[in-house]
Amino acid sequence: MDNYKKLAADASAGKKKFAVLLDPDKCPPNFLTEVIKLSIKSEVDYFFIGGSLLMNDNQSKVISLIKENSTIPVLLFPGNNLQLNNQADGILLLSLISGRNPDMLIGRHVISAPFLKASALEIISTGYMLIDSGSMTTVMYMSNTTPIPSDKNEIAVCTALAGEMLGMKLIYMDAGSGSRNPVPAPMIRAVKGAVKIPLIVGGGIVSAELAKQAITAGADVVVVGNAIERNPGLIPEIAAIRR
Ligand code: 1GP
Repeated sequence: MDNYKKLAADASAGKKKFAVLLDPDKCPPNFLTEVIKLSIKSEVDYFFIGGSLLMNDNQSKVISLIKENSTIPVLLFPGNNLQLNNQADGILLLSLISGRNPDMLIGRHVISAPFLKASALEIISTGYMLIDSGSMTTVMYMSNTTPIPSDKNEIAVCTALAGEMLGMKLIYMDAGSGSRNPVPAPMIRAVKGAVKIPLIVGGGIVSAELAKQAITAGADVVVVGNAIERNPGLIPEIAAIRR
């Protein structure tokens, strides 16, 4: 079964998932080896690979090391069209539907299309929604978009619905990497109640308790990056909340 079919079937069955987000710039070899080991042991569901701005050319090395040592699917979570890589299993093809920047809605996708068409990557069309987290995040600045205010559940619901109606296969609600506050539970609940497609939630989830809150509110997949960079020991703790 391809990754999306499995994700969608598991989401319908209420089987929650945990994705470890790796920013290739923040993956020294020892850290990466430890993360891979802990992720295999904890049966992490996915590695997401990407960052809003990459300063070094580490992406290939990171993906190779993961692929050599584990069978956990690797999905690209690209900050831009320079972060495409054929070694991954698939790509979350993000359209930034909370914003009104045409480049992020369709422009970069046009540039990427021939590469993606020629690749074997599984393409997973994703409606990507930034949610305000109380301060400027890198992704807000880099995407030149305004996030959805965190208390405007109706805007989040209508945006997610529009994404679903346009044929997107996933909704990803993101407070932004390293954000001060995660996506509020009432907003996750409202969006989950409105759409049928699986819901990914990330940004500012720094503990198993916050991951649990996101899952209880309706997230089908929780994504954690920064907190794992600080403490890989969180991987088994967060993995355990799926049970
Ligand atoms: C960011 O959703 C991801 O795009 C994860 O965020 O790094 O804050 O966990 P963190």
